[in-house]
Amino acid sequence: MKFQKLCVLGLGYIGLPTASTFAKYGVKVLGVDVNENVIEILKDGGLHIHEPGLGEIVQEVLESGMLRVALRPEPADAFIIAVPTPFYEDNKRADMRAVISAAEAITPHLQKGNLVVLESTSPPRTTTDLIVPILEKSGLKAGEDFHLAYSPERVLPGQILRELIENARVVGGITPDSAQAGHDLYTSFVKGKIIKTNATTAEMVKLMENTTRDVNIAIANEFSRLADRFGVDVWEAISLANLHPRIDILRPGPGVGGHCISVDPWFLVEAAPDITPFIRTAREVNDAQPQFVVSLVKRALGSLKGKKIAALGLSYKPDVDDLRESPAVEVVHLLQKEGAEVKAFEPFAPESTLPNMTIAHNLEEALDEADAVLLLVAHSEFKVLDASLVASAMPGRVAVDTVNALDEKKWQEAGFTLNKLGVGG
Ligand code: SAJ
Repeated sequence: MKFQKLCVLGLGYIGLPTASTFAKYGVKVLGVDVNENVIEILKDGGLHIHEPGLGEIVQEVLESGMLRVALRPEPADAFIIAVPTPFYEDNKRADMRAVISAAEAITPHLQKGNLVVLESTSPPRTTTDLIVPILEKSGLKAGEDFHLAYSPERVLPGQILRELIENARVVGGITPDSAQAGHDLYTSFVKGKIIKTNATTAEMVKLMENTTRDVNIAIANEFSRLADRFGVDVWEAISLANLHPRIDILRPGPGVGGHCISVDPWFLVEAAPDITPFIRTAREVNDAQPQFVVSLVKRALGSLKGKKIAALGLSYKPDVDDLRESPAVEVVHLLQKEGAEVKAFEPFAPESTLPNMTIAHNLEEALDEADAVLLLVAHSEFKVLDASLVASAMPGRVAVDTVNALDEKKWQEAGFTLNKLGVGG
């Protein structure tokens, strides 16, 4: 099948790179976003998200006219839905409102022979049980009059443009012909393998990938607690265990964040709570890790009341500016609840404003008057922090490292007591 005109709904971290890459590879694309601000910024030649290389390609395809942006969809050969699926914090269920309204926006424009692809991470059976009925309100029959598929995005923030092209892509159709149509669409630019399957399998694949990562991090975090109790260095123990050819233990840390791995496992638990105790427990273990970090800081300082703490790093992982679901933010809030006075410094987002948090604009400001320095994210620049400079900038001599990034010898030489997560005394 040939697709000349494509409509991409949702111009966020996935939709905009996807729309621009299709446009660059010769498909005429209309990018749609319900947020007027986003459309204005793009029309003015700006960019509302940060992703290396994205600005250049967006500008190129907007100038060539291969990409246009608008608030509403138009008739096209194919439609891709790439809107966010966050979750409700209180009941941990997927918030499908954006997916539903995107599908509803497509319905009036749907024509015979069209293809619709859902890319948003969704609970199993979303494509067949939620999307089909909405699109069939057009009077057309899914799988007969139009094709429908689910294809998960699997790109790593920071490397989206390269991974979009190079990664293997799974396309699950509600019929084999729908899978074939999806396959044909993505051949426009995907160089990795494109594997055809059914829609629910494709939904599960994505959720299984991120859930596997979550439970693997949960076991590493539990190992850090065991090591702490039994006077073992978890980092050493993990590196020794990983010498085994079939063992690959991940890294413990202050918890699991980001909008994918800390969220997606809940979509499986929500869909089948009676048969997912393990996935749920892993989520709970990771969610409890910030509290474990707080107990370490408390032990290191004797008590937290009135103590001044410099918290280094707020993002959900190293060298990114994304604070969504970040365990570092959670640690700071918990410390404050216990009476500590925290100044946080995030070098990738020094101007962030977060509720109930004092943000330092630079390292010196964070360290000034601090009783303890707490490392929460292994940003490259923190890994090479000069311990003696830190010592001269703060009165306290307590350091807590939750990510195993600080060199013990150097910090001890500078006069610090260095407390590492997962290292029992
Ligand atoms: N983390 C640890 N220990 C580790 C590895 C990670 O504590 O050993 C923590 C990180 O600090 C972070 C969280 O886990 O807080 C998640 O980070 P990540 O690098 O594992 O994943 P993301 O969320 O940046 O991207 C993931 C990727 N999925 C997988 O690697 C299976 C990416 O391919 C997906 O596209 C993305 O989720 C997504 O959109 O689902």
